[in-house]
Amino acid sequence: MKIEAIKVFVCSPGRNFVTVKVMTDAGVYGLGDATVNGREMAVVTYLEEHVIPCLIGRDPSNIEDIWQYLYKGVYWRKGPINMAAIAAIDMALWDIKGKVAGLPVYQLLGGKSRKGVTLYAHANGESIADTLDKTQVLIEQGFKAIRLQSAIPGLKVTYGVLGDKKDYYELQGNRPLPPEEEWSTPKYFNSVVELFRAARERFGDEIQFVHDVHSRLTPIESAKLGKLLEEFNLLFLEDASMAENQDNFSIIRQHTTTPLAIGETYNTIWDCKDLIQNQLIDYIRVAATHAGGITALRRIADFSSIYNVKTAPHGAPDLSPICFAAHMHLNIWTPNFGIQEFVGFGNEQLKQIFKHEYSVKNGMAYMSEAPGLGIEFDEEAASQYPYKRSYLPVSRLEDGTLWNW
Ligand code: KDG
Ligand code: MG
Repeated sequence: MKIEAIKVFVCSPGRNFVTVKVMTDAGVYGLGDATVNGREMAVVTYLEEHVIPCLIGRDPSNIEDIWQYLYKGVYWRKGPINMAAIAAIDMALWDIKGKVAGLPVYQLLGGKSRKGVTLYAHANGESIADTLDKTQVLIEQGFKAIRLQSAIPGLKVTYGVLGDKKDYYELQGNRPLPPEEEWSTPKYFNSVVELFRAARERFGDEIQFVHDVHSRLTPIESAKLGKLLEEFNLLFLEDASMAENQDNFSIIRQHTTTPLAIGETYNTIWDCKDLIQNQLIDYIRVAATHAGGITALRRIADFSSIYNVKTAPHGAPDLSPICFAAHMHLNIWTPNFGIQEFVGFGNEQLKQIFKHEYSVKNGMAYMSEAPGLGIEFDEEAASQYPYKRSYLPVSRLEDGTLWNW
């Protein structure tokens, strides 16, 4: 079998997605997600100009060799654009291998380690009361783990929440220039502890709570927050601080037993090797799309397993349903799987373009037994929603200093 052609599609059913389709001379094709939020066209150019011409005529069953070729064969290793391109090709090749074998991808990875995939849902509110009301709805839907984010009183906009009742994921959609947001650590500290106190008072101890700091704190501030939140028993605190310097997390770790999660922006094992090996984190949140696909995530999962680190793949709406499918196959196999972030299956336009048969019941997602990744892409429907340039917001302190997003 040979790779005959590779097509790249960009569609915008509410937000942009980059989809890769690898076609073979046997008529079998595979799908991959190469979406890098706010930098979509950079990946498209990289794929079309630099990756695809090197792959035509190769045997798609040699997934490992193609992965190594695209990673080691490039002088300019790593990086989000490069790794998203590798990821999309890799997912598509696993999809092809599964279809050829007549097996779902998880069977090729080693089969099932569990019945279903535990999910955490999002409650984003304009106030603590609003966040808790949304939490109540999710609990009634059956979710046992929920991420709580609430607007910070005194700030016009809070990441995670917008004043006009839209959440921040909608803010990311189709903004021709980056919007700017304010950040204040003192204001945040005042409200976040109250959020979790109120949540425990209202919902008791059974539900697991997660919180995403979005790297807005310095390590010593994160250490303090972790300590303050200990009594509320979080499943994990996500992206407490930046960890470009992985030693940052040893400062946090020295002070708190609140479990820590990080990794959604990481592109390779090298971004988190020290965090994992030194047991500075509890959950690694790398996404198949951003960290080199199924081949790379399988290795990161195995490496993490020997240091008691569980996987908790990123599940934001800017990862396409193809990435979610890749995560489902990994999650059902990964022995050290922890939890999957879940924001629902998206709007009607999205469902029209990406078709799958996963189901969600009582806070768990269940696999489809379809061969390959088990997802279809409707090219005609996708063409109805053309690309629109869009950016994530930029964050500044109240005095105007540029801050971490
Ligand atoms: O593109 C950025 C989003 O994916 C990110 O803001 C979402 O932090 C996020 C999360 O945990 O889902
Ligand atoms: Mg996050």
